[in-house]
Amino acid sequence: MKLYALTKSLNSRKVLALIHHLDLPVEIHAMTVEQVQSDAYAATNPNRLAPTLVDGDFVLWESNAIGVYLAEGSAMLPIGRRERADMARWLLWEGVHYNKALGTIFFESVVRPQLGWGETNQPLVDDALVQAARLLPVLDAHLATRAFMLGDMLSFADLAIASAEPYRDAMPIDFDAYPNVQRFYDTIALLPAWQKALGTPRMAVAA
Ligand SMILES: N[C@@H](CCC(=O)N[C@@H](CS)C(=O)NCC(=O)O)C(=O)O
Repeated sequence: MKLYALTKSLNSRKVLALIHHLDLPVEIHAMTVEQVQSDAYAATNPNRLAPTLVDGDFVLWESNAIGVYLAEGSAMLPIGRRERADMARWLLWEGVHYNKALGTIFFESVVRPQLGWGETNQPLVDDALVQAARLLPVLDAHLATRAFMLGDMLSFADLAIASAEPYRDAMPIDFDAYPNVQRFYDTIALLPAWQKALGTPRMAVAA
């Protein structure tokens, strides 16, 4: 299997961490943004986004779908019907709402200025901050009574929800207002597979 990844990006990180955590035999192809946007790559992923998994003649994009596929048969994917539905709930929440808000804030207020890709789109950031202020209390309340997203055991949902963790100090969000989220992020940050996925160094960020 091969994973085409932007290794420092939020959506590739959750899959890379899963690969390392399960020690899966996946070749990691680190790409540049230019490669991701190229016509050659569009033949593999027509969205021109990373990550993409290639397993023989099966091509899969969307990081959460890739995570579910790779976690099959492991403790990172629950077996029961309700537990699987619970995981699907949080993966959809992450992709549609949470990561959209945090990803926008991260990209506009950290990546864009650092790479010199034009001015921060402040109205976009402001809207994403409104969304984040609505979503973070939901996550904080959920984590008040459980160690991980699905309860006591680590799952792929945790790696997905934590994907912006390394940049929490660089984003204009007061994460200290969400102590359960902070505690959860601190736990994920210590996982060896998470640290391996981050590589060295993390993208340098001006706090
Ligand atoms: N929903 C997609 C989002 C993928 C995505 O937005 N990838 C970003 C990096 S996090 C990307 O490839 N950006 C390159 C670009 O926009 O040119 C997933 O979860 O895989």
